[in-house]
Amino acid sequence: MNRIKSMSVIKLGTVVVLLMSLGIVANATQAATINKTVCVRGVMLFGVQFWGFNDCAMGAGLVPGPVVEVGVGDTLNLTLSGMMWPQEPAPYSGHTIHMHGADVKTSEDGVPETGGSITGDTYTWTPAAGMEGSYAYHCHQHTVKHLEMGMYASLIVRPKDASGNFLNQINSNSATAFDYVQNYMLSTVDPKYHTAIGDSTVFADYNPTIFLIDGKQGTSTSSPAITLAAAPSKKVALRLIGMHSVNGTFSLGGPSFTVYVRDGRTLSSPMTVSSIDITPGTRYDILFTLPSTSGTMYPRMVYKKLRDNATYATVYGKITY
Ligand SMILES: [Cu+2]
Repeated sequence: MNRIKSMSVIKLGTVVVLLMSLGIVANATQAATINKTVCVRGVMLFGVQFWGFNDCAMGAGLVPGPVVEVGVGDTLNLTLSGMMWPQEPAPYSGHTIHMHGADVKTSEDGVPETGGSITGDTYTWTPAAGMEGSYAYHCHQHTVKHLEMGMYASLIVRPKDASGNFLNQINSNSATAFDYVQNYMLSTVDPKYHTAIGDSTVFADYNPTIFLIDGKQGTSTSSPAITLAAAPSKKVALRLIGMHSVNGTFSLGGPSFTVYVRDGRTLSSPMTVSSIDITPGTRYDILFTLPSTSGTMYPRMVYKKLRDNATYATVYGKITY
């Protein structure tokens, strides 16, 4: 009898551990509700008119918009406020939020063609265990123009500990622990798309002339788009989020790195590579260890033409350590 009871306890414990590893038990008690509201505002950048999301407290739009982070098991209520926004004339008036890569119901998907409101709405998502990684949210009204206008931002799903705090890891695997993390939002700009409206034939021929990481230009190592002050031997995670509209190849300029998560899903076998092709809409969560002696590293995105993969431009980041 005692043996049977103790076996039952062991089995129950095993089930609880299994459920906790799946994020079901721990997050059932520690789940948070995250309410975030964004607005759409105009902003001039590089001599071009953009529409960017912001947190509604400021005057100008941000490109990319405010970063939204949500823990596994948390419920995100992401609200688009329809107050005072710049917009395109009918039939492409209004805006939406589409959580790119999130598995949500159609009602939360922000796609006008499937019934999404274009006058403001709240979009709800509860990411489950196994969905840690990088996503994006962007407007899905007349996407060919509105995405180009700057209506995109990082959406990050973080693993949590048993107390409900974010872990500084890419996913639930402690091998993905990082000391530093940065979002590399990748995007491109064709100024002609910013003045064209409706069903203009301009939208049939994409010719970008401005190439960005995190909304900044940085086509030389002496003026990088994004910088990080780190330290030797530390682990750096970069979240590569492809909101660009051309081809591209990312590298660290030589050193290898490990991809743990692709498109919000953990790879069954992490990939260690020295470069990776990033197509529009895809995301990669990568990790690498900085050398043990101080130096400088220049992560870079080579933007390439869709037709023949010829190089448009290389945009640099910079990590000092
Ligand atoms: Cu829009």
